[in-house]
Amino acid sequence: MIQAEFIISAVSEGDFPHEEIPEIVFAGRSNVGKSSMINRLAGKAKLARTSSTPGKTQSINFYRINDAFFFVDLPGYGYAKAGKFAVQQWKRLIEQYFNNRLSIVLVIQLVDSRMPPTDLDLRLSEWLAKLKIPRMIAATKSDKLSNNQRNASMRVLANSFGTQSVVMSSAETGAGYKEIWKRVLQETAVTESTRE
Ligand SMILES: Nc1nc2c(ncn2[C@@H]2O[C@H](COP(=O)(O)OP(=O)(O)OP(=O)(O)O)[C@@H](O)[C@H]2O)c(=O)[nH]1
Ligand SMILES: [Mg+2]
Repeated sequence: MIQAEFIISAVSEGDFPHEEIPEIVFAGRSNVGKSSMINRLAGKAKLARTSSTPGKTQSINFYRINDAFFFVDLPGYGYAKAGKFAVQQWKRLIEQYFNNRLSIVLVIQLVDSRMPPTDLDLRLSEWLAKLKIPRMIAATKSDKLSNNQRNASMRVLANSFGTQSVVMSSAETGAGYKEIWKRVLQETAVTESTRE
């Protein structure tokens, strides 16, 4: 059994937990399946709130897993109905987060397996590379693709992001989750931060 506990829904820097344990971050477009992935990994269907309407998660939600590390659910980007103000707020909060949290050990960047990466996906990827934060790409909703489509999608994503570290995943079937857990455990076993 995995122990998972909601800690806080942070709307600004001041809300971030003081505890310094490794953090695994889930980032990606709105509606891509970040909260669903956290629920599936934790084995708790209702830990993080999910919705078919994009823009469900607006704050940064921290969950403590097995008393050992945090899962951090970021609000999604690229939400069509988000106004200028919301986009600004999002940017500010995300920057505060990445600039302050030195215990981030891994960012799981979620992209939709059914389409090529968006500009914002690629920008996030470049930014994470600059910050020297380890990252893995998880292509979500792979249950909606045929085997052939999955293979094609893998190639497009590996090419676009310039990495072989792409895993096809489904929160519905659990495909890819063994590999994701393996990486999570690998990264959280390291206590030293890899960031300068
Ligand atoms: N078929 C399928 N549906 C999925 C999968 N993952 C998520 N979904 C669905 O996609 C929708 C969005 O999922 P969320 O987990 O709320 O997405 P999110 O990335 O947290 O979205 P925001 O909080 O708005 O940023 C929900 O209706 C989920 O049920 C998947 O692997 N397969
Ligand atoms: Mg969410």
